[in-house]
Amino acid sequence: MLIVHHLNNSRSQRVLWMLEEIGLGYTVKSYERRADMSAPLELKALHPLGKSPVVEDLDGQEGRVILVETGAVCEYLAEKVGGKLGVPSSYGDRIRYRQFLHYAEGSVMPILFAMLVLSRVPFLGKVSARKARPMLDVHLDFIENELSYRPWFAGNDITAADIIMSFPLEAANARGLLGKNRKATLAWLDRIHARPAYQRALEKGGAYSFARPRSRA
Ligand SMILES: N[C@@H](CCC(=O)N[C@@H](CS)C(=O)NCC(=O)O)C(=O)O
Repeated sequence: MLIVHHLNNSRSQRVLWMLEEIGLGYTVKSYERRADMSAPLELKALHPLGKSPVVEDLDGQEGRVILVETGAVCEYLAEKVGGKLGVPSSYGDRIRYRQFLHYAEGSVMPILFAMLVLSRVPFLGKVSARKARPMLDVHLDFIENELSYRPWFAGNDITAADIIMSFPLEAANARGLLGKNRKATLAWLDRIHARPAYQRALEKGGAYSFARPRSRA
């Protein structure tokens, strides 16, 4: 049995989407954010980081597996189903797949998170957050350029690289940071949102306010 410890409105939505795409059965255990947006202490009892996603696999190769970090979780799940949505076979796709699998949480999310935290600091917070905007724009322009060459992050087929890139791009879009002119990125967002597996994952996960269709900024 595979259990996804899922926090509402969070990065763990991606794990549900991944599971729906690869057709692996799972159970969702839902947790609600506290008023300050932090995860409830129950998650801390499950894993020392106290964050989500946490995936618990009672049928791992050597017994129970408890795993954090979305990229690692996606790779683990892909391996479990013989590589579906995992490492592509062609060389160029494989390089891009690995790059974007690390890039989402390694480069894009830290800036978005810093901007969010800064914007909540009284008085000078919003001004400081705006100062980080050019740093984010470098990434959003890079992404836009990549997506203007191919429909999915690795190549012609959807992979776990698209799944992991969904959260930073949905978050940027929902906060009006993506703008209207990054057409390839907006088209990619429309493509992911139209997928039946994405829609099923939304139904399973409950509240997820980042799945907005288009940037209105
Ligand atoms: N890089 C980690 C980030 C995990 C993470 O920070 N999760 C957030 C949800 S968006 C969380 O649990 N926040 C609640 C908290 O930090 O208390 C991943 O992708 O799995």
